Amino acid sequence: MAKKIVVDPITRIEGHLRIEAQVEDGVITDAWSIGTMWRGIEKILVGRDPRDAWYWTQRFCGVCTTVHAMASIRAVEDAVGMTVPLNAELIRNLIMGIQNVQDHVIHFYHLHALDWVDIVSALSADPGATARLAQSVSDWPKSSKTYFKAVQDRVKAFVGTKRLGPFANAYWGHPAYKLPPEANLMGVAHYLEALDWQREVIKVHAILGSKNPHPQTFLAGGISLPVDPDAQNALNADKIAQVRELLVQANAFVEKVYIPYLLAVAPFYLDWAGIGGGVQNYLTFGDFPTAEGQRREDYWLKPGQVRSGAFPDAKPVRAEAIAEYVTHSWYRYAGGDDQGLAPWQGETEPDYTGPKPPYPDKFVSDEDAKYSWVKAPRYEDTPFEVGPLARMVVGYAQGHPEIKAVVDLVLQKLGAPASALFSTLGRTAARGIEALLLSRQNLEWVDLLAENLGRGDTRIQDNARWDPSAWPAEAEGVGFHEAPRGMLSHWIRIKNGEIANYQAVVPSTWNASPRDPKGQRGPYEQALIGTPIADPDQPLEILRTIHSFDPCLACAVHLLDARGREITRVQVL
Ligand code: NFE
Ligand code: MG
Repeated sequence: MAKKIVVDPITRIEGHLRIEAQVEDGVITDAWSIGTMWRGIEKILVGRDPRDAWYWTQRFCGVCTTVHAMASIRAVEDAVGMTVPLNAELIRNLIMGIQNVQDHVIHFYHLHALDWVDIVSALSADPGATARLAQSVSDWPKSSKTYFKAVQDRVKAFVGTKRLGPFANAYWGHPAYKLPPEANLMGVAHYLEALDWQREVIKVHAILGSKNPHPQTFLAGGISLPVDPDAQNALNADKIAQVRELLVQANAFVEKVYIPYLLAVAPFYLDWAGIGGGVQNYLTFGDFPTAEGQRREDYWLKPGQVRSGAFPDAKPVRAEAIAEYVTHSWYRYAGGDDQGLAPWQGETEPDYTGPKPPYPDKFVSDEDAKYSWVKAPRYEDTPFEVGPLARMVVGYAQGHPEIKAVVDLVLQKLGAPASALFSTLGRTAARGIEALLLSRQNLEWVDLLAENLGRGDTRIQDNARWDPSAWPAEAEGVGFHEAPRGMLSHWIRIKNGEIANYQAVVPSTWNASPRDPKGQRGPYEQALIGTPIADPDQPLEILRTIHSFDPCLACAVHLLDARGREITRVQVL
């Protein structure tokens, strides 16, 4: 018999997400992704100075903290025609690169691991056997019996207080947990280690961005960091050496902790290589320029799309093919809700028609055609997944040398075909692979930066078009960035030096989107179809697939109710 279940809120994400799913004979047969929060920035940008937009948009989110600054300055640069000097491109790559690596590690250990790692089972692990397991997969120094015993004692003390802190409220003991106690203990140890590691390595942002979260050195046309090899308080050889040291530390943890652990536990969950694929359309607009004025096609990550899981056929992409729908979202479009609007023409008028909160006994998906605050972006009217998996799939299809080498190695170790990537496990593995590649790439970029400065090039901003008097009376621009969770785009229209319209189409908006006018489900929704549910009262399997996308609903819904009304109340655990 069909039964609907609700998970609300989904925890270990940023923002507020509700999932409703229909379960029949222990399998999900339909699903609805419901963004239950509403906040705002796009509308308050209208009328402001385009060069200030990044400062506001960066506050969309406190997780992918830098990415909305990046996309915003690129949108302005595109609109008014600025060329970014190489030093600034490389500094941006480093700020973004370390953001990505830190974000992926935090996601894996702190937001996703407990869907696979049973803390309670870790309490019964043999620390000696755990040490042998750890040493068999990596030469990471923190792997002695004493070390794992200390971690176990720490967690036991936690449990003894009955205040489980970050480990409270999970489905411990669920039959879908498959790891032996020793692999669970190793995961818990990494969880705690990663908390310290992430705080250290993000100091790159303090050096290159003056702070974290929300670095402050972004600038349309460049980066606002003084460059002077001979000055103490500017970017000089000392600072670059400091950055490099942190990047080495970042890379070591990914190479020796994250990846070996991922490879050690994946074999226990190979059934998840056949679950959670979803729409199987993958989109990226590429990122990480390595030369001044470089074409997007020559960036380290190249733009492309793969459709219907059709390897190895990557096709080019075009910005004009992106449109957002609100047929099933709580907005109205002046010209009718079934049309798609290109972001430059985007509208953000709220139209809440859902049940009055709280609604403990209702399904939002029963109530109304509209059921989410998230819009539905589509590419050529087709739902696409964005994110690390999309980037790795497109790169693999394009024969990107570094991506291909590591993806092939991982597939070979797991004995899995390339099509196994189109799954929940594939999504989680792709994030690890990308973290590894970017943690290596960061070292190349910091060396390129040192080399370029060594050649005497200290240019850091294109200021020929800084003054709005040098701009056309009307201009429009788009800035793309491959944020940790996927392809991000900011769209700006400028009139007489002021913002006339501003729209952000965000990774989690793509992935968390509701249905479109054709009834096509969004990526989360489609990915849940076919997922087994062992116990509808403990839907751990829903968390696995949804978490594999690393949702950020704060980014996905970045609008404002100007009257400050309460629209929904969210229950927090
Ligand atoms: Ni708020 Fe974000 C990233 C952006 S959203 S976390 O990465 O853009 O999906
Ligand atoms: Mg938007």
